[in-house]
Amino acid sequence: MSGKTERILWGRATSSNVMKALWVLEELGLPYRRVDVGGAFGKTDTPEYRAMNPTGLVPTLQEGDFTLWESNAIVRYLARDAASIWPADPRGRATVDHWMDAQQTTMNRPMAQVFWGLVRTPADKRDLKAVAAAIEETAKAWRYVETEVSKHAYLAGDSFTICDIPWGVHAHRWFNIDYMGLVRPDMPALKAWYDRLCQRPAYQRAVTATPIS
Ligand SMILES: N[C@@H](CCC(=O)N[C@@H](CS)C(=O)NCC(=O)O)C(=O)O
Repeated sequence: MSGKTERILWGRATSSNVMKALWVLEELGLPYRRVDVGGAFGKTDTPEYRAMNPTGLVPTLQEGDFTLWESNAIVRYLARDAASIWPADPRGRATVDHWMDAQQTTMNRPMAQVFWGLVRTPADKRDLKAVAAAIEETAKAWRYVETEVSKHAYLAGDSFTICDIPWGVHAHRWFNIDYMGLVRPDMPALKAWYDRLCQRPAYQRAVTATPIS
């Protein structure tokens, strides 16, 4: 990227997918400007926004005339040269990569059901039975992580890598949502990993400082 090209992250800070991009930007100390769009801010159905991101979702990363959407792809792009958080050797890189894909394919859908069912649905409309089933399904995915982080401090090994990002964003919700009395399985290694993430200033700035809403 040329020194003069501004890096813009389009997306409201309350979005889990925007948080992923924010976290890696903060982790690497990369300069950026964030613009509030999506949710109550709207502005994602304009022709200009759709030209950057035809899905009309957030986040979108813009660097001059280069634009990128899909949060995990944005994280990979921003971390492409940061071997400290994305190993350069093929197997190390692939291990990190598959955990990022697994977040999207195993955890994202049921976790969204938990989040929407408890946080975004008014109290009188909540379907706690459906949420309980979603908690169970989400827990299945969290158990994959529980197994890994009981062997080493972070998901892909002894040090933090970018695959901690997509799972870590949702861990904050998993541990802090008001469950309305529903039971969430205990996973001590997962909690210890979450507590470790909470020590990271970039995580605090990108994730925990923003109210869950
Ligand atoms: N697969 C996409 C999903 C993006 C997505 O679903 N974003 C949500 C927020 S987390 C969104 O744009 N919702 C509508 C809105 O905020 O206006 C990604 O990972 O970036």
